[in-house]
Amino acid sequence: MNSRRLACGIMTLLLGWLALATPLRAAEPASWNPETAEQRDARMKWWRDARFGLFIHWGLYAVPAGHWQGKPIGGIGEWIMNSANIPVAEYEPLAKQFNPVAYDPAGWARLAKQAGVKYLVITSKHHEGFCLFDSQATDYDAVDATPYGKCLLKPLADECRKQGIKFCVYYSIMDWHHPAQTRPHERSHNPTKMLPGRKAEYMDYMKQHFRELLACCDVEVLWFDGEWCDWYTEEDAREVYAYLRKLKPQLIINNRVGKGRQGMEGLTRSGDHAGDFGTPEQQIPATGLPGVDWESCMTMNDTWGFKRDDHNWKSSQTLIRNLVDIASKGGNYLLNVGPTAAGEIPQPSVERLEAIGQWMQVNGEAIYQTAASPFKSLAWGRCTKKSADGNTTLYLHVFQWPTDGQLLVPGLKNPVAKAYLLADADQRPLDTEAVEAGVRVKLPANAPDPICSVVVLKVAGDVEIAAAIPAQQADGAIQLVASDAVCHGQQIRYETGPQRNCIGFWLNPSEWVEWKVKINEPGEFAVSAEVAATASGSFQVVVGDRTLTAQAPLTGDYGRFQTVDLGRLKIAQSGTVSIAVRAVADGWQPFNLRALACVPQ
Ligand code: H79
Repeated sequence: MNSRRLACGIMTLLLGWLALATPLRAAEPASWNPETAEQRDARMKWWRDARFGLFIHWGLYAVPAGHWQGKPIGGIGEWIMNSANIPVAEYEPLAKQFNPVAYDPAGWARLAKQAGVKYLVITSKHHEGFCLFDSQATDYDAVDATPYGKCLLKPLADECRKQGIKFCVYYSIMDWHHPAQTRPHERSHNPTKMLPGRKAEYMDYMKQHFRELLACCDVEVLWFDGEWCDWYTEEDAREVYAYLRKLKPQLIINNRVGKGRQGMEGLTRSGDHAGDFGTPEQQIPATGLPGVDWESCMTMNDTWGFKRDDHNWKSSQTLIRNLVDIASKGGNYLLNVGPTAAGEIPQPSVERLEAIGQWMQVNGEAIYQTAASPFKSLAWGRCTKKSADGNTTLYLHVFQWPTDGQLLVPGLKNPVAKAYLLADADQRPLDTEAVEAGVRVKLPANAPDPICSVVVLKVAGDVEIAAAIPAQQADGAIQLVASDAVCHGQQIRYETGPQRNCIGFWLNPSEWVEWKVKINEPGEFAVSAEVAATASGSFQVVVGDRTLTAQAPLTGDYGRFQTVDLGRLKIAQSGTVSIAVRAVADGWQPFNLRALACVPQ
């Protein structure tokens, strides 16, 4: 990549971050959605409470299952028409081989229920254009084109309703089969081009599908995808959004109805973009996002649609911890299965759903209807929270069970009314102790669950968490880490995730970070910082009236950190001292700051 492109990439990244840091607030009335904040909250309630949904990718691509003309085809299974560059005329006949005689909608709904999902989203039409429901607008559907000859969605919708699971559908705006759209060039179907003068016809085609889907299945979420074609505009999105909400006012619609999605990160860019929730794909945001509804959709192996050679299954541990991680950040987990052309959910997926279900049976209370963690980060796991009647319940999800039997809840100031293991039906109280660093909970020697055990902590009032105040070490050194810092500003904040664990989003030079530290041995210190930067800006370390100015090193990537010596600084006073890091506004370039160390001289 040349430096210009690199700079361009960095710019995009930065703009992405900027946008991420300025999410749409629920309270702002959007031009595409005139409802009040209260109406919106009421409409979104079941979805926010649900926290866990099942995604189903099912279509003609399950027939080739990742193979074409005797060769394995790379990439995700449902993209095989594009990846193997199959012409429409050769792909279409797959419908004749799609005969899911083993399809058991009651069994699927039962499995979903057992897994603990509250909603199910199934592909009604993926990019390939094949409809799983009976459409009067095309014969390219399960009823007219397959030997099976029946609607695949209605029976599932009915079974879901019986089981109390909300039935929702995925719908691809891009369509590789519809005659109004063509391929961009002969090597690809993606992204489609619209044939001149045929857009209105396709918009009508989609609207007919929406009417049919709502009539046959009364869907609760319309989950759009394939919105990135250049012929589809934000104006179209508003039309579709308004049309759907008019058909069903309580309908929930994802942000891929519009053009506001930021790549696979999936959250909605700032600005007036249609859509009710963000859709990170195959990833979990580094932190929660106050006031933003989002749902991470993820696969269990490396494909959405069935591929017979994909055996790269994530462990149940990973899936359960993903669910917990997402809930602790205030999001939903939409976990995918890809049934075979015969209508079977692959056994490894069934086993994983059952394992999650067993965990949810015991711990569901710590997932459903919870809000994001009030803690920035917890060394041993995650936290979710519920508030009721002015009191708070904290669910401590312990991934790493402490070997010394003591769980420190860092900074928690509230007195604990009650603590117990969620796995303990008798709710036998656990001893707790208020200590300077927070609350210590005494735990039994063995974890009730090796993947994630939940400790319930009932406290009075809203949680109050003291910023951790680090102290000087025995050798007099001061180690300051990003997770302990107080960020001052709108955008600057602590980031977690791969290659992060740092202060980031430092886009505005008037924003700054501060550590409070307990000094009992004042003196002269050698100061160093762990920094990642792609352009060199200057910054200052400020303690009292002493200032140290330094330049960020060029590390080439916001995730590649280097330790730089900044020079010497005198800390004259003892007691609680503020150590600040400030930007030098002139020529400011954002950088990520992971740690600051002061070693006595
Ligand atoms: O249905 C599953 C996939 O088939 C579909 N979405 C999930 C839920 C999908 N996965 N990957 N892709 C589609 C690839 C699309 C990638 C891109 Fe783009 C489209 C790259 C450029 C245009 C999305 C939009 C990422 C950046 C902009």
